Amino acid sequence: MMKRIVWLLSCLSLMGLSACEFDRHEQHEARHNLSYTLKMHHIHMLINHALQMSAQGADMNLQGVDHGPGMLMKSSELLKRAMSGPEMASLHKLGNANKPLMEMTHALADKSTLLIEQMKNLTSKSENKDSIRLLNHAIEVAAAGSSMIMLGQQGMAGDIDAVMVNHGQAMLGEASGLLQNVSEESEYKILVNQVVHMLIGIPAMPVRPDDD
Ligand SMILES: [Cu+2]
Repeated sequence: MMKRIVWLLSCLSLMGLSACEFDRHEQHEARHNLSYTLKMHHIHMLINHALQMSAQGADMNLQGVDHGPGMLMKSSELLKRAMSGPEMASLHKLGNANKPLMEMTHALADKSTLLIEQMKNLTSKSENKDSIRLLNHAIEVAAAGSSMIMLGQQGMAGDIDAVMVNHGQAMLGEASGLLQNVSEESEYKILVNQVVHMLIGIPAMPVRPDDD
C-alpha cells in the first residue's frame, strides 16, 4: 500500500512532463481487455463468413453446380483457421478459455462444423430441396445480420452504427421467421436452428472495455 502511494506521488510529480505511468498502465489494461472482446467478435465475423460461404456452397450442391464442393471445403478451412490459429491459442493462454463469450464461440464453431459436414452431403438428388434452400437462406441472413450488429456495436462510425445494428437485428428476426416456415423436423433443420439461435445470442454480448 505504502509503496503504491509513494509510486503514485512520484507519478503525480511527473505529470507535468508527460502521461503518468499510472495512466499508461490503466490504458494498457483497458486495451488488453478491449482486445479480448474485440478479437472474439472478429473471430465471430470470420465464423459468420464461413457460414455464408457454406450456405452458398450448399445451394450450389443442390443445383448440381460444380463449384459447391470447393466452397464448402473453403468454409471448413476458414472455420478451422479462425478457431485453431495462434490468435485463439494466445487468447486461451491469457486466461479467456472459460469466459462465456469464448464458450459460446466454441459451441457455435462446433455446430457450424457439423452443419457444414451435412451440407457437403447435399446433391441435386437430395430430398426436401425447397426446405433446405430456405434453411440455407436463414443461415445466410442470420450470419450477415450478426456480423452487421457486431460491426455497428464497435462504435466506429457515429450515427450510422445504429442503422447497422437495427438492420442486423431485423435480419436476425427474419432468419428466425424463416425457420418457422419449415415444417420438416430433419437433423439439418435442428442444426440450422441451433446455429441461428447462437448467432442471435452472440451480439447480445457486445464489445466492452471492461469485459471479463
Ligand atoms: Cu477459444
